[in-house]
Amino acid sequence: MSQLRVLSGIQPSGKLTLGNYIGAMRNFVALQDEHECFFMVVDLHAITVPQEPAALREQSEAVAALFVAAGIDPAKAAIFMQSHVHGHSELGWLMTTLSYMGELERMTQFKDKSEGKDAVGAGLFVYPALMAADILLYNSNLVPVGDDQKQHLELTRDLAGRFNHKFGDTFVVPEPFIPKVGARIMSLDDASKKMSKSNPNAGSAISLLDSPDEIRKKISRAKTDLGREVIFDVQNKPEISNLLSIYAQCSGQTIEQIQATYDGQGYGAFKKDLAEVVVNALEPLQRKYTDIRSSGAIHDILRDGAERANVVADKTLRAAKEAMGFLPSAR
Ligand code: AQP
Repeated sequence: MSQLRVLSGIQPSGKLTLGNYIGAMRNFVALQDEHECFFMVVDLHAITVPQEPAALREQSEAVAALFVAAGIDPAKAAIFMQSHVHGHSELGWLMTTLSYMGELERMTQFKDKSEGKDAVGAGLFVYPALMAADILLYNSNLVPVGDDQKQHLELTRDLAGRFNHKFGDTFVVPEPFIPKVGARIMSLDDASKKMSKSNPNAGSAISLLDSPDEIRKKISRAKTDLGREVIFDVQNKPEISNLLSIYAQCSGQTIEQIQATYDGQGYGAFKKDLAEVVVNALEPLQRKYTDIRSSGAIHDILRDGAERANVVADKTLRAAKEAMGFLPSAR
């Protein structure tokens, strides 16, 4: 594959989970050697639901540091805050004007996050238009995301096509890059819902910075299915299947190997070992995270990343505005 441009991001809307790591960050690391990569902390997206300022600041720095701790090399990939590149807000508005209410209403993430709420912010509704702008601003060819973001990616492709058709060829139409296995890690208390950093039940998700004892406790309390066989069967054993996926992702073993190991042993032995597998998988990341936070290096990394991102973003934004008929600014 020749060198492509890759863009993705994670919201600082809570403590990053094992789902964010397996479904997104690990793929970011795998792509950085071959491609030109831009990885951002999407703080403008995080405020589509209420955030406390102090918590937003802390979580933003934590996510940036976790990028580096997970193995993203700032010398290879640009790591930056979305809000440090003004083009995101501006192209986000342009994309909002090209979006239809009907297509935004169909977004399942909007339906999920607004369900049962009395007051739903308009930002949550137009979020996918901002996400489209994020991707198109870099003329990204590939967007590594978990399977839950597939629908937003489809909308981005539609908006890019709509813009190009109306105003002339301006944007690259991006392709999703969704891992086949581990694309969606489910909640520990309900395998019909994805593991999510904003789930108010802390026991539903393993945070990347949970202590070994917290991880052990959460896994020992994770919901299981009827019976006692450790078998991958999403229809009939959704909870155990999710735990098996986590085991496979964290250990590098296949599902078949794990099933064979726990044949006849029951859920207890399986969960006990799973906890150790997860603790061991996260230990190097947690060590590196502590080093980065204490060094303060993240501020220089973010400044450098934003400079690199701004160069690309400004150029695309100028081209898009010109195509739409905006007068060029004097600067
Ligand atoms: N459970 C998951 N399994 C696999 N991948 C996941 N991702 C999120 N949850 C899982 C992937 O992580 C990336 C970052 O997502 P995000 O922070 O932009 O928002 P999200 O998808 O809404 O993630 P969360 O954790 O559920 O956040 P909240 O709770 O704030 O909404 C994406 O690539 C996503 O696919």
